[in-house]
Amino acid sequence: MVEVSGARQWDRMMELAKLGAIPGDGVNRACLTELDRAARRLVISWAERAGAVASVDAAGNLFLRRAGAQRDAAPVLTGSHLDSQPQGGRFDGAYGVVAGIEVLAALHDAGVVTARPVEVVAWTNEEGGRFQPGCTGSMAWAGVAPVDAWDEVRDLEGVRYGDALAALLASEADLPRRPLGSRPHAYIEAHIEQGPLLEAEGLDVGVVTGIQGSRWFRVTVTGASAHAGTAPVSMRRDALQDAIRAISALNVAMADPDDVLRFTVGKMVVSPNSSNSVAGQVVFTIDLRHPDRDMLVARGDAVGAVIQQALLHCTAEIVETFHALPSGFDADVMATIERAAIGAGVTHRRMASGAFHDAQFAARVAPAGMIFVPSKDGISHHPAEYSAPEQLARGTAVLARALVELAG
Ligand code: HGY
Ligand code: MN
Ligand code: MN
Repeated sequence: MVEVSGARQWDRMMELAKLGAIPGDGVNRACLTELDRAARRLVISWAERAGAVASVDAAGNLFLRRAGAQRDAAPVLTGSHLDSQPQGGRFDGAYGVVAGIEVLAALHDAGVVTARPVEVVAWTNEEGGRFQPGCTGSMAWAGVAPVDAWDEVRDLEGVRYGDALAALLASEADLPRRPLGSRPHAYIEAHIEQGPLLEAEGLDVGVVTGIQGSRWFRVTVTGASAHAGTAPVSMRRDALQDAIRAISALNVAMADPDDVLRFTVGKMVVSPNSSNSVAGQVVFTIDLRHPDRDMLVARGDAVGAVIQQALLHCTAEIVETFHALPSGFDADVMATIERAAIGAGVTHRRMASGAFHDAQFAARVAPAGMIFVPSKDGISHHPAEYSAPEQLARGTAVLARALVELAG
């Protein structure tokens, strides 16, 4: 039988966590940086030890393929992402990639040849931290948007996404290229829950039923910079004051007594960002989520009008940068994961995901599902994010059984 090694998996998680380590056991490993490249090379080295071969597509998605007896059969695909939030944890994304590699290693150790090939993928830019939006790699792969759709998006240093991606691909010119877009037989992503439910109920794994919808907007409020000491307030076009008015109005418009809707302004760039110059421009982001499609559409469609009505002296440009409606996972894949959990002797429950994942785009081209493992205190997108070695090992044991069943 294919036995995963919790110890090998944990050691690899900790080795990966050194790439971009920040105080408090956190990680800052933005996509398309030197750290991301180093993480990819480390994962490739582990995969090659398990007899897998690396290839990269035009979106920068990294695939590690272990051959099957039916060499050209549609592969069973698993994986996640190697990029992190700026103040991220060691487990978000990295776990799903390392877990997939662990399954390849366990298959290799057991000398098992599956009927179908098994592939592990590391998707480009899942987080959308450095370049908005997230999931640009999996969206390009799934055909949701052309691969150059985000080329002009710039990071805080003014670097273009297109240039950062081209540089990554050039740095991996030694790796075989593969066409963009493939149709796997099925896709399963292992991921930390990033919420408190499994821990609160003392359960080992979550069989994920679907992902709530997410809509992101970039709001640019434009006024005029002026001297903080001499410009009369009555004559000012203060972009920061109007941004505050807009965000306050949005808070009212996005109120939800049931606390289901998620509305976040997490990023704000003020220019010239000087204590004695009136702000001439403010750019802020909106992250809006809800599990109900109609609610997400209605609340998101209201964003522009709410902002425009709140402004007193400035103008605003609102651009929707991410539009991912709620998505459900495949019934047969969920049943496969449940059978695998029972076979592995672990406790489980069905549950929805509040976080978005590349799996929601994989689900557009193949039967897809996800396996969650518990997160300590539900913490994520924070250095204190934690899952224990045995919790990760149980999740990977379920992943191994599910992948072996799907791969034959
Ligand atoms: O934002 C998210 O939901 C994901 O963790 N990037
Ligand atoms: Mn993630
Ligand atoms: Mn994340």
